[in-house]
Amino acid sequence: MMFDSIKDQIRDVKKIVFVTGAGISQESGIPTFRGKDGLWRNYDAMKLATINAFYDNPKLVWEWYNERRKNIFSAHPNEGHKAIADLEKYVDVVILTQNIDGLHQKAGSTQVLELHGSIVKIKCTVCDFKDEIMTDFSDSPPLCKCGNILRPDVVWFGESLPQDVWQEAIIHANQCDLMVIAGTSLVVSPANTLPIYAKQNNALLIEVNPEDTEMSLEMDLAIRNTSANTLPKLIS
Ligand code: BV8
Ligand code: ZN
Repeated sequence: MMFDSIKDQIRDVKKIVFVTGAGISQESGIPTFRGKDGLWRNYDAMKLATINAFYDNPKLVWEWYNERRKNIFSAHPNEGHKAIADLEKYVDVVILTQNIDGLHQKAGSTQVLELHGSIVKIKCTVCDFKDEIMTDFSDSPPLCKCGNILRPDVVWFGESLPQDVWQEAIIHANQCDLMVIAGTSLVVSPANTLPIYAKQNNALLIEVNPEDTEMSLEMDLAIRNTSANTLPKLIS
């Protein structure tokens, strides 16, 4: 399906769901997980974003999140984030993001589900204490009042997504008539099943990614370009 013909179809949609990943923040200077910039001090991000890595070396993992937090706090939403936020004026838009950087919200989007948590949130490893962390950049995990160490309140590999968030995400994926999948390799589950829910409900699927993904062949249109270049044109 060609770009122009899909633009005609987009005009009639009632609800658009965006599934976004690390790639949509790449043009804001935030490294992706699997791209060439996905390494940190020669560590594989995939190996650091796990509960075992945290318990093996809490200081190292905490430092990784601290450095990402500093980078994220100085980052700005790019044209891709802003185009999605602008769209809210015209149609029902819900964003299901795998990102923990908060840039969709910073761009002005109001319906954002953070499937994998948020870098500004922390929680206790034992009790139910939760908090937001804005400036404390201590280089090792602080202690909770109960005496146990605190951790980033994100979903690590091998951990389940928050059930309420995941159930709501599925509802939105089932209800949309257009799903735009931008900046994600669709490697990570269960987020990578969301396009399947949408397709089962006859939604149009558009992929925005400079590279092929695990589901490119299922898409009605795969736009091989970056999100900051594509989204303003696609949804203007
Ligand atoms: C779960 C939060 C039930 C932290 C993240 C074997 C053993 C154990 C588990 C598994 C296993 N096999 C499968 C699993 C399940 C596992 C999984 O999917 N693993 C993968 C690696 C195979 N999933 C889980 O564990 C999930 N939980 O399933 O619970 C369970 C419980 C126990 C045991 C089994 C199952 C939890 C997954 C959540 C993990 N946490 N992040 C943090 O951020 O620090 S995931 C992490 O990867 C980030 O959130 C990231 O966003 C996400 C996904 O990656 P992408 O966003 O797609 O990023 P990536 O770098 O891959 O791709 C970027 C894309 O952008 C590329 O395609 C690139 O071409 C493109 N791009 C680049 N530049 C641009 C661009 N696109 C547009 N514009 C650009 N400028
Ligand atoms: Zn505690």
